[in-house]
Amino acid sequence: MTFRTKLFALALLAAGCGSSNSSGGFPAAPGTGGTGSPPQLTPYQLLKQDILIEADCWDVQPRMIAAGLGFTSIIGVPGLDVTQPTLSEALTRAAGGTWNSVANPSGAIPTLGAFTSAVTPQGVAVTYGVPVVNCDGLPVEFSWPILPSTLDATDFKVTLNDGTTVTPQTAGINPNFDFNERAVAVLFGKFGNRFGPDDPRARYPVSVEVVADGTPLLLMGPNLQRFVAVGLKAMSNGTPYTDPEVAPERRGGPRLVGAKLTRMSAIGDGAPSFLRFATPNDGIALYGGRAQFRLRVYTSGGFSPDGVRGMFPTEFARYFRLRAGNQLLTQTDVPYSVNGGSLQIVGLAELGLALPLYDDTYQEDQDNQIDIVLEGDEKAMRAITQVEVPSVAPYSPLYNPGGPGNRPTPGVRYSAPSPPHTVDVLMALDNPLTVTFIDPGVSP
Ligand SMILES: [Ca+2]
Ligand SMILES: [Ca+2]
Ligand SMILES: [Ca+2]
Ligand SMILES: [Ca+2]
Repeated sequence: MTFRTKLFALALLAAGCGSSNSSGGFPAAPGTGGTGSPPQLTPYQLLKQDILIEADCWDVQPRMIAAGLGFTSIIGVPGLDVTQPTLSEALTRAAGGTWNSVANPSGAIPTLGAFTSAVTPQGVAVTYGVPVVNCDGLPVEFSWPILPSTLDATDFKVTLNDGTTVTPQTAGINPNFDFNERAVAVLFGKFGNRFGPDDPRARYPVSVEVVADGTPLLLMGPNLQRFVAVGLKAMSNGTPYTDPEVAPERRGGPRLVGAKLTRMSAIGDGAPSFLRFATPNDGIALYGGRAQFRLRVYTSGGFSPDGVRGMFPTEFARYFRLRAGNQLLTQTDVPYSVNGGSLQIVGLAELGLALPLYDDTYQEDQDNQIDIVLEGDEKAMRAITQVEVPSVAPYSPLYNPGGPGNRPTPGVRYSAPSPPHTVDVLMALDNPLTVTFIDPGVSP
């Protein structure tokens, strides 16, 4: 779950600096222009519209798969401005954030998001409806997509480890705004601090529950089943601010919470037009006809090399490997013989645009989905059982947006790296477990 790049892009758009980006094959966002269209809606209003297009379900049953504190204090840092880097770095570090050294051999101009995951209160307001200051981020992963019109801060009760309960300050689907995503609610509020788990001063959420409000939260599943989410609950994994010296298995960093293998489809893999800065980023856009199958992984929040930089489409082998029974598939562009068939890992997608050179300025969508794109025989695909994130050498760990960056402030604790972990693959070649629904009240 990261949002800074988008938020910055939005700030630019709000300032009139954005460019429109038409994208063939994606449905146009309603009310965003054109003759005869309804009155212009704000970005926040657009994200509240109930539009799901081949949106992924992660289970046949509706449930809250996971929820937990991502990081603290950097959501809503007033005064950040990429044209004022010295001041912005000082403000960011004072708020507990980090500020990266940015190498750009591509010559691309860095956005604020290339330097830091901290975002301004105004940036938050664009997609979450209200500005917040020095807030913490808490992503909630559901197994079915959300009907965004019912999503509010008041749908959630967060219980901390001292027994107190907190209502978030705001909630939204950003950055999981693609029409085929929308199963994650990101909550901003005051949920904890950075003391280690053994420190009696440590505060962090132990559980998150959906509670009733005036518009009870609705999820939508296969065959247009509507489900009132009130009562769904998940226990957290503890604080993400684990001590630096703990064993890798005990690190509090981000994890995969799901993986699903389908035939490749880019339908719905688009965003409302004001959010199309990193779109198209689907497998076909990056790899053309080689994109035959899509192994989509679902993260607990933020899969960045350091907490700031975007992941590159070329980085599969640095972070991931696949398991097919006893066989490990570790490299891209290597033919593997699996289950009597052949299979190649093509690369990663659902990050950002295809570019000739990837560097620290890369803008990816930094949400809770990444696609591992595959080509080969279906019988080989059917043998894939697990996605592994080894997170220890020779592999690299991953960080959520609270990570240390490449130039952390000495003495400041940042959110922890990912632990070594594995997630089972949901085999969805016969039934992709998706849902398409467009609120009839939304004019196309
Ligand atoms: Ca996305
Ligand atoms: Ca609600
Ligand atoms: Ca996408
Ligand atoms: Ca993504």
